[in-house]
Amino acid sequence: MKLKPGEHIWFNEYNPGNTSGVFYKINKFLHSEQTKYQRIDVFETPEFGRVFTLDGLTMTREVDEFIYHEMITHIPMFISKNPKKVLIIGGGDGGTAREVLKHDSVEEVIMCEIDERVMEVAREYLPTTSKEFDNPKLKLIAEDGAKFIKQYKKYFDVIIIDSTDPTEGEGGILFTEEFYQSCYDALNDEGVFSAETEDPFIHKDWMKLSYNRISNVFKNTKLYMGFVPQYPPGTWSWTFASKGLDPIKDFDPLKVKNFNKELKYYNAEIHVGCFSLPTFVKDIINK
Ligand code: AAT
Repeated sequence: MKLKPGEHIWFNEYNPGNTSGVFYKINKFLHSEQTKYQRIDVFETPEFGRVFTLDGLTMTREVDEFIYHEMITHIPMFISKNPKKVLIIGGGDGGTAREVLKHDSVEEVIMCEIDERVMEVAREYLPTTSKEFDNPKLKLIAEDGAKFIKQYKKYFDVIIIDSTDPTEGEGGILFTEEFYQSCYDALNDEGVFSAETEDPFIHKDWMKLSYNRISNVFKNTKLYMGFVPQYPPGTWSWTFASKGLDPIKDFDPLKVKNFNKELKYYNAEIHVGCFSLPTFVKDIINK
């Protein structure tokens, strides 16, 4: 078979252990660079739109990034009574900031992404996720989130940790108990928190560890799940935590019903249902 130009470029993503993974055909390479922190690549694929990878691992896929971003964002945002001040750590592609800014109550969003180049590349090549970068309510900071957060005490209504895997780049520090304690300290008394806490298959030890560490710091902690095809193995976990508010008892489905912005995955049923965990996941976190 004769291949047309561009039909012979493929991307392979390896899971930990390098015995499995996923691959994409590349239609067009858009960007590649090594930054101070990591390697960034952006390319176009036939089925998934633009794919953004860091050190060879998918961070965002254009067609389904909304699932991960809606789930990490709207669970805490709909539990916070009146979210005005929001901190995002990581999340340099902008997808989480986009979701946070769908809430009209929000007055100030700080996104602290360690790698300035991730934000610049997102601005240029990932317009769907970075679309709110010029929103005057959003402040972009290029710093290590674990250091940056320490200056805040009882300030934020919502903190969202949209971090790379703990084994990649500078992500590890965002999975330490000390860092979760800084998040607790930076939240006001009604504050709520969410963090990406990996998956129950290929990162199951990290899922357990991060959930346990968050539980050691926060009074109320609950793991929740969703299907996230962009990250192997396709199912993902986040952990909700708060100083008092309960993600189910304090949930008002009417708020979601009356929400005036488009949501494609999250809804009132998902909000409640995502906290019902499969037995094997409960076993991993001893619940
Ligand atoms: N929005 C979904 C994409 C991500 S990106 C996570 C971001 O966290 C990356 O851009 C990375 O540069 C940033 N990051 C890593 N460490 C730090 C740090 N210490 N402080 C601030 N930002 C940091 C999430 C992907 C989830 C991966 C699933 N496999």
